[in-house]
Amino acid sequence: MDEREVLERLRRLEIETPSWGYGNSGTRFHVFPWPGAARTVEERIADAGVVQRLTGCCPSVALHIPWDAVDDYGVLTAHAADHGLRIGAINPNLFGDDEYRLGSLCHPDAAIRARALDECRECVAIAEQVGSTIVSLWLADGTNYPGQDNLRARHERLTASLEELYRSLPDGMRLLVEYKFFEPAFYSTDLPDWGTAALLCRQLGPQAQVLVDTGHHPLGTNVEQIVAVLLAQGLLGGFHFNNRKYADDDLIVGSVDPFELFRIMCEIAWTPEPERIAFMIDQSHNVEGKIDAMIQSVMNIQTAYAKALLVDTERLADAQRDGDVLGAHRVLLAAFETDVRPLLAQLRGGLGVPEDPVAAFRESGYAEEIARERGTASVQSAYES
Ligand code: RM4
Ligand code: MN
Ligand code: MN
Repeated sequence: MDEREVLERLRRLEIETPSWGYGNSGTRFHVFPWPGAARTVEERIADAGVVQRLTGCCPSVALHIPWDAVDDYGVLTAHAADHGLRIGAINPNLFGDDEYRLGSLCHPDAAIRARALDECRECVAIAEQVGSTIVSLWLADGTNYPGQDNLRARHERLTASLEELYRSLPDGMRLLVEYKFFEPAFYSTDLPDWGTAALLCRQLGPQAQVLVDTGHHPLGTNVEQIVAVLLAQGLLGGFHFNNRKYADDDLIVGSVDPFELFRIMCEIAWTPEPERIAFMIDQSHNVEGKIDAMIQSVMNIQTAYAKALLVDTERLADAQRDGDVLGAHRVLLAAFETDVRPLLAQLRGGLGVPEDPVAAFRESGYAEEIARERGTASVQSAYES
């Protein structure tokens, strides 16, 4: 691929940032409040707007309902537009209510399942109102102890609930199904892995696709292979990018393992229609500034993608055909080791954004301004409440 083509492909990469990444969050031990962290959905959108202004590639923001619920979604859509944004994926939050102790869409009680389904349908309606085409579903459902519930019955409830939800999707709207192998449940999770998610999506129909959250696998899982297989099967709907070292750490994308991010982006670079894939960030910041972290994630994704686009695929295919194991490996490494900063500087020049968006953010005074205006929220830790 020549440089012009690489730049064009990079220009087409859009990354959605999550509203929930701009507020205070923490671990189950403590939430350290960050000065100026967004307190309302309006502030979360304003901060996402800053990320868009500085990077030029984050034109949409994902919402979590009810965290981001408002009375008038027309007003919220207009507020987003004022900040240069549109509203992206709508995420029903089926884990923040006492009623969901034993699950939501898989709950043993049909009345609670119906309530969870209503919440999902409400998200479909919100997506329509804000002009979004994605409802993105992650369930906290699962069990903590062997014998707590019947695994097969739970799967049947999940299937039936999702079938009902699927029927409520208008044309053109996609349901992205996110899996995770543990947490908050510790013995079984009802959507534990990409295989279960893929089977369900197959069963539901073409508007259902799998969402890969890069932090939701057991240690050592070959995530890029999952991506490759889902792409081959037409089942890859989108990503929640973040990085992890041990569990669902939700760290800055590419911060712990940039080579893994590169390998994932290679699969994207080699697929004909990457625009169909929803590239979203899902991270939470415990000890760091939110906006700064988000911009770093965006830049790391662009860096990895630029390197992936530079892989000499012809030489790679030749080496693979010749059985030149290490020759093939070296082709990948050559791209990974390329300094793509000049290329990204060109990209950003063309987009009319600063060459170093993090430096620009740090110099902009925005962090100090919101710290002054919004102050430092006092956040109760889980153990103190
Ligand atoms: C989960 C999952 C979801 C996100 C919630 C807040 O671990 O990654 O995507 O919506 O966290
Ligand atoms: Mn996620
Ligand atoms: Mn997660």
